[in-house]
Amino acid sequence: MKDRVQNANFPKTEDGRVYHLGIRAGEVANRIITVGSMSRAESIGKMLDASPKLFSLYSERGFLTITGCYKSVPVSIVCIGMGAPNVDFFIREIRECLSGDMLVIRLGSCGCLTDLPVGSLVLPASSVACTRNVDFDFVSGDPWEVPYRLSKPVSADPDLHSALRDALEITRPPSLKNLVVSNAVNASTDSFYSSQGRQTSFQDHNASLIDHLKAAVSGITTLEMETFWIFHLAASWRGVKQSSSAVNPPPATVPVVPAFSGIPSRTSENVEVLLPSLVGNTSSRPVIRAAAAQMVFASRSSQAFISPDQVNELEKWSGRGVLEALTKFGVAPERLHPISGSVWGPIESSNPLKALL
Ligand code: R1P
Repeated sequence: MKDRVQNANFPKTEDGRVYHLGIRAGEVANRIITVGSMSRAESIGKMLDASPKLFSLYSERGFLTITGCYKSVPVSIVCIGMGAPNVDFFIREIRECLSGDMLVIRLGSCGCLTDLPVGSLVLPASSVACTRNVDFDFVSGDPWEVPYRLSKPVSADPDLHSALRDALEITRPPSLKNLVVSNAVNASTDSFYSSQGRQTSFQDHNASLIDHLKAAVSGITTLEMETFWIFHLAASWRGVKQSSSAVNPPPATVPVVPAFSGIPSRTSENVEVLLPSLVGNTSSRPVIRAAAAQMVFASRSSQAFISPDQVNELEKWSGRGVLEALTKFGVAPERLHPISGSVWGPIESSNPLKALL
């Protein structure tokens, strides 16, 4: 840590930089692609306009933010690494740096539970969380607990989901025949190994986990590690300022409740849509909209794994498709972060950052 940080509740440097992503207001755009790997972020960054010059920041904690314009529309690419905790840093710290709406599309890799070939693109309309139950006795087995828990589903933003599906078809290179499956169901896990049913030297009690998932979640297609938490935070955010009751919650309720046991039955009929369409919503309250495109790298049915050449062509196509979807998605000017003082705005001599670009 190089800089002095203030405020233990939401740590920032004196000049307003958030603690883990290292950025501050004006360095991240309302439209954001999030990816898991640096090389994916950098290759999508190469598709951005030559002007304004790209803003790029590698944080001490391993996040990368690239901000520029695509066809003159400001956009950011944020590499967050892997897993739910990094999603939490990403969504909350960017939300703190941004005025107006936040549009997030995750472009990630996934494993596929159906017979779709590697190289397919899956767009989840909803996602569940599948997590390891740490109360289960993994050494001896446990008659009282289940080893894995399944959450209720949470939905993608339906408009952004549709925009993404359409953009991927429009940007598809004629030579690529890869399948695109929309309206799918995803499960995000808290481990690549145990809660995705992989067999290792650990006693994970997960040999039948994938069969359980297929039986419990109708339409389940993909497994990965971030989408549920992006959708969940997007759907949970109400855009209200923190109240004193949030800082000092009343002590009447128990802060941690025993988690429910068992894998509930979910069908496509009872998948909840938590985010209604916001088209025509004239409210000035900003929103977070989220969607995802998942590249099938691993087939869990055939055990096939994608080749480097396939990854290159798939990332090129899907990266451009996500950029098109985000930048064509209409956002009213009053719902955008101010241009003034931003890295995509005109150079201001008073802004030392811009002077460096
Ligand atoms: C595991 O290998 C990682 O790959 C998938 C998983 O969600 C997890 O983050 O996504 P990314 O390719 O986007 O990292």
